[in-house]
Amino acid sequence: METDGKEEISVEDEAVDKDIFKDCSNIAFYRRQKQQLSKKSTYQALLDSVTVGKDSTNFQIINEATKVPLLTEVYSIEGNIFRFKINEESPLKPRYEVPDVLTSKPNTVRLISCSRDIGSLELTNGKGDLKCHITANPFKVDLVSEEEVVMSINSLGQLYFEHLQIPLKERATKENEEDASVDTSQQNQEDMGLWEEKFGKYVDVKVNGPASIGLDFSLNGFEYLYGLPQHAESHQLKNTGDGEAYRLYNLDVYGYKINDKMGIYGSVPYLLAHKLGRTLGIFWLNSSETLVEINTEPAVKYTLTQMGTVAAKQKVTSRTNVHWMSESGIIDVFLLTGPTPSDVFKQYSSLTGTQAMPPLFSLGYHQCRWNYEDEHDVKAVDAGFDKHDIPYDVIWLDIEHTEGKRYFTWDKKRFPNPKRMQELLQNKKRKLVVISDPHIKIDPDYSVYAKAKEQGFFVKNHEGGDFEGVCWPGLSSYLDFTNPKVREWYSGLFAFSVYEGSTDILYIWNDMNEPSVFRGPELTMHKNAIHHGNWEHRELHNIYGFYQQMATAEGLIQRSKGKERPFVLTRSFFAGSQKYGAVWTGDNIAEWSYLKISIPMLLTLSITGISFCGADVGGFIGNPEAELLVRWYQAGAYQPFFRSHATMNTKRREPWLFGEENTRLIRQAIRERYALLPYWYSLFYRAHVTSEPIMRPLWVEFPDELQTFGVEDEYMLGSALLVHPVTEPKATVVDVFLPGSNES
Ligand code: NBV
Repeated sequence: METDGKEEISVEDEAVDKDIFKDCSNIAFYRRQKQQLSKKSTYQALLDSVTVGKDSTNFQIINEATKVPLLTEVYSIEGNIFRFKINEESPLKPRYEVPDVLTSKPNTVRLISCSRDIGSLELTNGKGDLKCHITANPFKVDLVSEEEVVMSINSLGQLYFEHLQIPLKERATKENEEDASVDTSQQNQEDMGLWEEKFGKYVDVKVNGPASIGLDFSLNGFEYLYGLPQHAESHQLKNTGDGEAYRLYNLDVYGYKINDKMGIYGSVPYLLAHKLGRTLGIFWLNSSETLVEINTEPAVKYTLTQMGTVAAKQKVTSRTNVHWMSESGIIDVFLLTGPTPSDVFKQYSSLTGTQAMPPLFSLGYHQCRWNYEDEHDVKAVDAGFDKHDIPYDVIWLDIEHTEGKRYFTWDKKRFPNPKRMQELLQNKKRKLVVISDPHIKIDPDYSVYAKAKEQGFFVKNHEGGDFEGVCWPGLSSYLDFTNPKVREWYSGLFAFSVYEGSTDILYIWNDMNEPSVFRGPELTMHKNAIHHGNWEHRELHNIYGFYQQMATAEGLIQRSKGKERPFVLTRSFFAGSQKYGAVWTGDNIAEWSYLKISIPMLLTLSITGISFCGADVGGFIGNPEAELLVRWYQAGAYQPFFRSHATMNTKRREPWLFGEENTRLIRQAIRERYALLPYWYSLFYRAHVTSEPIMRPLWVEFPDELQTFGVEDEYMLGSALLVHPVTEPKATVVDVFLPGSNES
């Protein structure tokens, strides 16, 4: 029987059921790292093992308890970037290293050892102003700039590395238990989730056992940290109390809760720290589930006072500790040393690429809803814009336009003549965007399924068959976009000769690509599903959606024989997704608080490379009152991706349905957008060529003004426009902070 999956998620529900999703206490690698770190085992660098190569300087570090050697590679990369890679020297099998995110092999600069004694080693990148001071025991790295320690690595001793082990069962048969540090009792194995981890009715069986990694970074004098999307949280990263780390794990969270650190649709494991005189970045290149703890502590200096021998505490500076933990992979971290915000943006984009230059039309206004019912509906909405003299560029079709949620097809009753429909739009120079999700209905008569099946293009389950999960079309398999052959084939599906009913005004929307799996753990794919190269899903979960958008964008480029700039919107993303198109903030709610949080959410995406971002105008879930809708249009007109969208069963909300006065206000907001289109286009060009974000938090434009560091209700659009949207009901005035008044 065909199920459209709607019994799985009620689209009526207004808030997320948090029991579906884990918090830190349910995450075994978090519990293990916490428990182990409380025991304070230390690592020592063996500095007599140092080798200086053309690209990197390498040395061993060793854990005093396990004695398993790790290899550290230090790279100095052009543009004042340091890279530290830490891996097992000889793992039982290779550990996952994230491919395809760095745009090219970074250009290295030879490191020079400028001082060395028995207990330490100092490396410089030649310019002399940046040094890495490595202390052997306990292992610690200080990043020194002009005699000031800007950042320390492992100064809190949180380096953590679970080396791959022979499975317990196999080990038990061996006569000598070599590794005394591993607690092999059955109870402990279960509690710590080493080889098996339970969550609700789900059991995650781990063939590779525990493989988690972690490391701490102390940022001296820094209190303001930003980044780590995606969370429905403030722009400035908050201190994480016990058990409330920022979680980076791409999940489909319908009506996500705001002011929360749970993982939602996308992940960029990258943060920036800013203080007067310096901005830094830390990019943690790992695509497995990741947790980040932030803890700002005031530092104290003791000075003698007139009270004689009694020392008075005086707060002089503070520092913020950042603790990264990932479920698997290796430690591969880039330190972007700034010193200015724009240097950090350039450093990050030299690694992951800049924002793709979008086609001009995509900077206009987009009209979407789940769903525009049929060709007649599309025609009527399109005509409505003309009738009410409201400019718009793109109309969108959601999953109902397909034959039973078979992407690349059309529902023949509702859309009998898609080409004619596109011709009508094209006559007015308008475009169409249609949805294409990564799950493929299991149906041998559906050619996309049959061809992918035949070529072995689906993600596998751990038993070797195709992974099957329920999504909108019912039982489905999931394309393995991590396989370059699958991407190549998928790109080919967008060719005009292959995609029936498509024309050159049709563009693409990738949804549900976390991936969303209705009956899966946390509504996603089982971590022990298998991808190309025999890698477990757990290794690359956060990069799955990135690959779908990459293949889609490539498909649109190819169909135009390399002439077209593609437009692809994706819900799931990773570091570097900016190269492939736009991102939106998923299933928000038609409430004032969601309008308000859209600003910090988009600012965070913007400073982590993803400039082309937006939130559903009006709020996806629920029915906005007219005042909220108008305010949302007014805010959205000044956000990079400007699309209104609404879920099924909501009342229709085309701009002219709220009375004349509201139509006038919405028309005016959309027209303001169009009046500024040349400015938007120039800003995108600047983002594309010089890495400048488009929506800029005030601290980016005014890095010397302390008062700007915590501002998140207003921002700069480029360097010329200050935007302060109204996000409260019944407002007649707003207080606007005017930066730039500092003498300095
Ligand atoms: O495809 C339907 C929706 C889409 O409209 C929305 O924008 C996505 O975020 N999609 C999620 C799946 C269903 C959500 C309940």
